[in-house]
Amino acid sequence: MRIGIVCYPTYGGSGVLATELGKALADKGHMVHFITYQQPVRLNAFHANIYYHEVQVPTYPLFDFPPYESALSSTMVDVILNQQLDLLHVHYAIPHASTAYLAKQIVSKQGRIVPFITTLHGTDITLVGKDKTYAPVVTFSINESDAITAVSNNLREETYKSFQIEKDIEVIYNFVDTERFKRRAAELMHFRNAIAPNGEKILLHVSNFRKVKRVPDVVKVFAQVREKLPAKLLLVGDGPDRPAIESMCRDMHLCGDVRFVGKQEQLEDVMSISDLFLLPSDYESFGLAALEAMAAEVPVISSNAGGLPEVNIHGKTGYLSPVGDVDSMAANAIKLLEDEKLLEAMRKGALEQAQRFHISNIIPQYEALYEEVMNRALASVDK
Ligand code: GMT
Repeated sequence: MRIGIVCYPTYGGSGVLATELGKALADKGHMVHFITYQQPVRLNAFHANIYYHEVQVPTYPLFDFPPYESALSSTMVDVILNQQLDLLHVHYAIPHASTAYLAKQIVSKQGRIVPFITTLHGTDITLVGKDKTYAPVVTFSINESDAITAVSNNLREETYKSFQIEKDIEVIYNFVDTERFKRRAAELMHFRNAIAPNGEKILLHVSNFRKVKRVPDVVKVFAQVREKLPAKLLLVGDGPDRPAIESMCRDMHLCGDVRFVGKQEQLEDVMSISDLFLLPSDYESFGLAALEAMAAEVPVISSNAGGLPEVNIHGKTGYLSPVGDVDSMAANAIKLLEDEKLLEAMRKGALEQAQRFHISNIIPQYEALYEEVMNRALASVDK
């Protein structure tokens, strides 16, 4: 198949998932065309079946807000027509679903029927999409999608609660390449020693440092853990809350034990040397970073918000606590880190759970959906 993938190219779960999906589809022989305004972060190697089309957004003095959506739809049209795309798969509803709808309408005037699939990722529904400035367009474009998927049951339910959706939303879970994230602790001992030279436990948090991630809770949990046992905190990623978190660490006299390492491409290495992953978010539709940590045998201490209980199984792969319950999260972290046997059992549980979301289980679900959508589109032409 010739598939156009539209996503955010930046450091964030939806873009990561879309890029990994495109790479996996290319490995299976599909022609994959990424249509984005920048090279996606994980699209970092040549592949004979992968093409990259950059959306150019020309500016003009009249525009306070350059019309990105128009540029994106026009690029979609160009790629559909010149690369003979069979379908579009857009990740994150805003504005990708409405731009895909427009592109579909434009090419239909030239006799081309190109269906589009919208994958909902989380904040496009729960935070941004619900806002009344976007809601009518989001509702319309989701309903006009030829198929809709959500990355967890929770997100599916949230979508039905928040919008008037007339179609079925299929849950296709996020996935992980467990081979890539396979724990290589011994091989990376030099890295571990550089971060924790005296055998301290390493706690890890990876995010885009937005309010929804509750990074201050990460620091508070860590402070309680460090009172009980020698530990280091690795903070990976960057975003609006990072400066405030740095000040917080300074005020709490934690600087010596907290390391900000910025955006990292080799997440598998960072995860391989970590003992515990912290994700206390206000909401997560899924928590892809937690799944990747679990594939590296890192148990997860998280909130029980959104789709997290579908990924992190309380008592098997880590522990869940109510949002904001820092004391419970810290108590669980300490219990785990002080008991090697328990930690080992949770490591095994984490890996076992990650295998359920193995990339090879999930990609065929998308391929089957593509087939179904294309057959439906062809049948509509024959009528
Ligand atoms: O978490 C973010 O802020 C990034 C966001 C995105 O769209 O890039 O992540 C969402 O999609 C991920 C991939 O499906 C999910 O794993 C995250 O849980 C989800 N984030 C939220 O729901 C807050």
